Amino acid sequence: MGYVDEVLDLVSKKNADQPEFLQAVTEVLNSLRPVVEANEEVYRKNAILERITEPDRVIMFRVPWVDDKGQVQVNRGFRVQFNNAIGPYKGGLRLHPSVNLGIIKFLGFEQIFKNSLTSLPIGGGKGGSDFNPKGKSDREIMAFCQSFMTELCKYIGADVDVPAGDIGTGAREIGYMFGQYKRIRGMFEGVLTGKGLSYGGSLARTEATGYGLLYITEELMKCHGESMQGKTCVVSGAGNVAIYAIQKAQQMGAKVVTCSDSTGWIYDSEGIDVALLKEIKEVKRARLTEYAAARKSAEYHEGRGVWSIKCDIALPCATQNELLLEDAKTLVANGCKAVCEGANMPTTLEATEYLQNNGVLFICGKASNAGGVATSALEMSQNSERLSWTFEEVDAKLKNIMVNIYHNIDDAAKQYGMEGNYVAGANIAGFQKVVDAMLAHGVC
Ligand code: NDP
Ligand code: 2IT
Repeated sequence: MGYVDEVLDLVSKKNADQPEFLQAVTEVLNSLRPVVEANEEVYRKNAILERITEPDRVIMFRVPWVDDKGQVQVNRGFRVQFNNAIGPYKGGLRLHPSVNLGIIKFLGFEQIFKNSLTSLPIGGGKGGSDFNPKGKSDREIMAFCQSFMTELCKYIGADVDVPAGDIGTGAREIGYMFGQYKRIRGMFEGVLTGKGLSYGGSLARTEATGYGLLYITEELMKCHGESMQGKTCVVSGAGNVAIYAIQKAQQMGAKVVTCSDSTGWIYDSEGIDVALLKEIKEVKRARLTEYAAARKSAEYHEGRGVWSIKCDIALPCATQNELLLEDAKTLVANGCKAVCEGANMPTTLEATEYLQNNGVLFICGKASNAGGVATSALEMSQNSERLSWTFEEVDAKLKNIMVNIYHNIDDAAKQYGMEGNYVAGANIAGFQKVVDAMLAHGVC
């Protein structure tokens, strides 16, 4: 058995109860085969694949908090510090009832390669809780965030591990967590990113993941003789990534006709009204039914269905495994040219393969959504030098990073004879820098 298969076998046995983690590892290791074959002796001797698939440490803890009725609630908190070969652990905190160790491990594992692709000095980590923020009062959110940070603060720091937002964690939650960290540790430092602008946040961080997704998508189109102008896009999700992806796509002259949340989706033949969507999702924290109620051109449908709409470009921006094989078939049948992932692992392995085999340009999340964490790293730089850069400065750096990521993953794929396979390109380019550092550090 080859080295990759041996390690896949080992990882599957050790983590049989973690399907999302196994899915992420399978995708990465399979696409690394040519690199591993070319360096098999060194990698085997140094157990590179065994080490990169085993987190440095997993922290799990109880999060007790009191709800508005005076009842004590208990959630489970996680922080997986996966790999710090190239910089402090960096990655978001997800608050969603579906969160479990396997999900946090998949996200932390992906983050290693994504963070490496940004070209900035950040390692891979992820955390979160099975806490459900839906329907909670502001006081309950604060109580949860304070309790969560009371435990987490022992393990993080500006040069150790720097969490940020993800599903369910936005500016409000980061604010409460930062306040608690500062209070307990007695330190004002850049321990979190996605902070408010009045206390060390970076301009353009809120927009960064969605904008970055469109910068790389535009470069992809440009390098294939196309532009965003006049293209029809379908987007899933209606959160931070989706909203700013829609906004930037529209600024580039595309028409975005869908968005979705966890209960239903919108088809708006006139193009999504971003201001209305922001009001409903960011301010009122309400359902998409309100969008349809406020806009004549919009239809609301229960359940899932954005991939059934004819489009040139599909941008999944909600959650993992939301674009299935049958959706990929529909997209291909409808003439879709490109799929670029805003979410982490939204496309299943079978759907990815189908898209790639049927001529659809496909960029995986660890490359195409890296703009968020890249701008987090820019926030860390600004915090270190105690300065803040203008929106234009940060945005220009973000665009440059995304364009470079496209060319790096394109070149890596070509170098290994897999031209156009941006999944392999992303995994190879991300992996190489991390492995060089791991080898330099010796056995650790
Ligand atoms: P948000 O919480 O802001 O928004 C998530 C959106 O997806 C919401 O519209 C939510 O619906 C919907 N959603 C979440 N879970 C499900 C589900 N199980 N089924 C259907 N819809 C769902 O999160 P973000 O926009 O920040 O994150 C979206 C994705 O992007 C995630 O995969 C995240 O890991 C990834 N990502 C985020 C980055 C960031 O900077 N924020 C950076 C890189 C990647 P509802 O409105 O009903 O809650
Ligand atoms: O998945 C991701 O890259 C994020 N949620 C952003 C992480 C970060 O540290 O900004």
